[in-house]
Amino acid sequence: DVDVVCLGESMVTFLPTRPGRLADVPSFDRAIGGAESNVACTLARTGHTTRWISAVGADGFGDHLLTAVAGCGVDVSHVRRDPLRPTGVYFRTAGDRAGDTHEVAYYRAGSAASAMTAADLDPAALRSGRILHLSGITAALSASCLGLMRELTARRPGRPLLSFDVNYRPGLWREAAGARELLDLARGADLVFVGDDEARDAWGLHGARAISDALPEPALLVVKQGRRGATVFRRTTATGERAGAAPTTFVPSLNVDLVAATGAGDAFAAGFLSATLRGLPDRTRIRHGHLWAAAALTHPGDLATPPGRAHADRLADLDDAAWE
Ligand code: KDG
Repeated sequence: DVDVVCLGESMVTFLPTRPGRLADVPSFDRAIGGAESNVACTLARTGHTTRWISAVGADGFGDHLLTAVAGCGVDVSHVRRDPLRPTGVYFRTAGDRAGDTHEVAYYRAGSAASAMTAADLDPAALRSGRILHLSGITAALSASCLGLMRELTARRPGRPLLSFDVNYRPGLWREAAGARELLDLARGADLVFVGDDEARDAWGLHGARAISDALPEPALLVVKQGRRGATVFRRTTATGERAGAAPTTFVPSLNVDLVAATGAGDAFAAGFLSATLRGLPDRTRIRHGHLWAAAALTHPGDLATPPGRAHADRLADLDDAAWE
């Protein structure tokens, strides 16, 4: 009954009021973060119906997250309030301009969301979207969250289209086996987003072709190549049959003045998923991903205002020369 269901932990985020090391910054502004709710919020602001499934504490930060995510137009009726565990929070440095320090400090161990299990989630809610969007962050949170992710990525008839953003966060994985887990989870998805940098760091894979060879199962694989662009590998035809030689589509990135990269991957996924829901061709899907990412890259917080749909359609329709 909605376009996209997103499941994952969100946190209250503290963004410094000025650049510098966390050790030196005297004050912070409150914002919200969380890869999957970022995708849900951005899709909702783009005009799609979305639901966010998660758990937050029965505390003021939990109240704030629910209000803020619902304020973007996302259904939060399936977010559980945990009376025993807190809402996670995190702090990070202000920007990503050349020379800026980049630090992230998470306070989320033992959080309400880290205790999520398959047993306490409503199966009907999990199936209530045309797309279920997940990310590798959830798998790193706890053993129960890893179990939940294995359950959700198991190939079962009738499940929604499963979208998975690898989101490798080395700081969150306590075990070296995390990278291997992410590869297995990605293999269970229908649509996978992965950065070539994270595939190199997690899996030792160099370049889009090597990533595609290691991940043949998903019908669509999107390799994000940073400032260069993004490549889609399509393994099924329009009618759902397995394509012979996988056709690839590459679209260069937009050249933007970077302010902060956090949230750009989520924005890319939201732009791509929006175009996917509308049945647009792969080239247009990537272009929408780049346009949505450009909005996030030039904004200090996680959540930027996405481009209007009509405006994005006009930009995405420009001929190749305007995009190179
Ligand atoms: O993609 C942005 C996220 O990384 C940020 O919002 C925080 O969810 C987060 C995480 O776990 O890193």
